[in-house]
Amino acid sequence: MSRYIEAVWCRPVDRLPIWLMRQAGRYLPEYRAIRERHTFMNMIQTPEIAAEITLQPIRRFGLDAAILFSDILTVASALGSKLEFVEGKGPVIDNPIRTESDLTLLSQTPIRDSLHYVRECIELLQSGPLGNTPLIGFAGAPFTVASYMIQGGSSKDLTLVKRLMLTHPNIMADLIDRLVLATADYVSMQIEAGVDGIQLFDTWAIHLSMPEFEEWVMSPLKAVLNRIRNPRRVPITIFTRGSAVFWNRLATLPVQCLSLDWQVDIKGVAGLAPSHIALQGNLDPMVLTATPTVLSSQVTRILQSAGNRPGFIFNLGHGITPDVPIDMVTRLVEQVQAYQPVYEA
Ligand code: 1CP
Repeated sequence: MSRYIEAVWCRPVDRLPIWLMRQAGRYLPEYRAIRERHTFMNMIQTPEIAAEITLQPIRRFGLDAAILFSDILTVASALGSKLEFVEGKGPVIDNPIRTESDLTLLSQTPIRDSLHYVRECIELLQSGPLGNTPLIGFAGAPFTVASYMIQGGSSKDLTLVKRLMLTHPNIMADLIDRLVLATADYVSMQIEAGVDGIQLFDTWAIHLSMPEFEEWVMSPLKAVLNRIRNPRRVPITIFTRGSAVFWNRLATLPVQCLSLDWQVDIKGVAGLAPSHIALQGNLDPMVLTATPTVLSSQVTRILQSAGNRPGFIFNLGHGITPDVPIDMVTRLVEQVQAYQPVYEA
């Protein structure tokens, strides 16, 4: 068994596992070399390219888990969003959902047909090149994917999403219901294709009040988790921004692990979280752009706060940024992989 899998089930490990959100990406020259020749959509839709990019950070750093190279917005595109990734701007959707009639135009094609290339990429990776490194599959949670489908792209404050939620909750609910079905089918397909773990991303939960969080994050997540077909009991992790406010609600979901953002006091959560829930996190990705001394002391703080708890996986508190120097990542991985937890008798 890999250390990632042992830790996610809260079993002891000889040294801590580490992987990084967005570990494949623009900070890697070998990623940029491929990116120069392809559009982002082309990269995620070509199984051989997506598999190669998945492997890049594993080869370079010896991380303890690989994450499938794809994006949470593949599901939006499968449902009919006209999605493009624009250099310097991120995802842009040409036909945002704003009215009931926008909803009627959405596609009914089963996810397993539209996203067959994801299945093919997983099968390719699991046919040998990953060796013993576990493969994490993922999906965006309904609220976060809905946010992009409504907003039409990235947004600092989700103004249009919140307005729709408040003035036309029926449209929001219809979209979320469709996304619950699509997300559960998508995750089930990834499990069937052979992933070893799943991570659900609900990044933009941070914009919600507690009652809104219950309605638009907790309920849909419960519905997704209920519908996922998971005969192999593949462990499931949930990441949200805003975990300082929401982590104890998320800990009541039938998931194995909470991925904490960088704002959370990890020591506090490690002391309070139920012992059957693993924790993952939570270095501020900005620290990777500071000095080696700052990095080392911040990593030590996290290791001392949570490293001796059965069920801890080191990660960032959000995705790695394109400006991170590679040697800082090497230092981070070396320091974490040298850490041998001491468990209380
Ligand atoms: O131009 C480029 O090269 C594309 C940059 C890029 C990359 C490398 C995007 C566009 N997506 C990805 C990969 C990606 N996205 C992965 C791959 C696996 C990995 O290495 O981790 C994953 C898991 C994601 C997930 C994702 N995409 C999230 C959830 C996690 C998070 O960071 O909050 C979100 C919100 C997205 C949307 C998205 N796709 C791409 C960008 C730049 C964004 C974020 C835009 C925004 O901030 O609104």
